[in-house]
Amino acid sequence: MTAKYAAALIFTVLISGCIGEVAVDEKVIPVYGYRVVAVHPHDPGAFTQGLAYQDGLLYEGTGLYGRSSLRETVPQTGEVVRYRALPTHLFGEGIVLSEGRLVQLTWRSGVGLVWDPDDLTVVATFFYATEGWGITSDGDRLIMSDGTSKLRFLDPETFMVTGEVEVLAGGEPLPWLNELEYIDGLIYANVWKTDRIAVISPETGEVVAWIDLSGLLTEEERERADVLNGIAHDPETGRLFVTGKLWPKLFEIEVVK
Ligand SMILES: [Ca+2]
Repeated sequence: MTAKYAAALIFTVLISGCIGEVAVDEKVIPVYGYRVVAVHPHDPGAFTQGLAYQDGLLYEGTGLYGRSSLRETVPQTGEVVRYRALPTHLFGEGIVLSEGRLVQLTWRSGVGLVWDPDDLTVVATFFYATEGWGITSDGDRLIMSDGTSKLRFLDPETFMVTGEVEVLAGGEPLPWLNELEYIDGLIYANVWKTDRIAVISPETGEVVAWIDLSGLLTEEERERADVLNGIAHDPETGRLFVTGKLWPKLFEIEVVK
């Protein structure tokens, strides 16, 4: 190999490497930050598993055996307006407002509860084959997580599974999908044991962005609290409410891109 040929070969390799890096960089998932708009009190005894907003009120589903509940609260004050305890053998999970009803999952019982929001009584139950973690709605379908990387779509009337999508971050399955919220065509998902929300395309399952919510609680507050979990969206104002299991605070945030 002549020196000239070797130099040309190295040059070619370098150029190829650069082109390769550019292609990889284009696939990097953006990480968004946040700005705290308001801080509200939150019951530090609420093991938050589901959060949903409607007409000025927050609906919260909590977990743990013997401590699971469905509650209606005032976000600004944390006041619990109405409270219903779940039977002690049920571990409450995600909730969603759908078709004029409140739907609540349970963790390992395979049973979902359908509540009448007017008097908070259980009017129906349904069954599913997986664990129940988070649930939200795109207006036509319910979207459910079960702790794996899969999201399932359910008929909102019959609760039958109509489809599923595997969530991928950079081509790799993303497990531990937890509380969910559907916002403007995308699924926002807490990822268990992390301070991140994955923003997911319902069509492809691809994570299109991350929201890094680390730093919401002080170190002292973190010691007494469990993980970030709970996203609720007010479609009229665009407000985003987030909290966590046993968190003393509910945050109103704005995502900063
Ligand atoms: Ca939610």
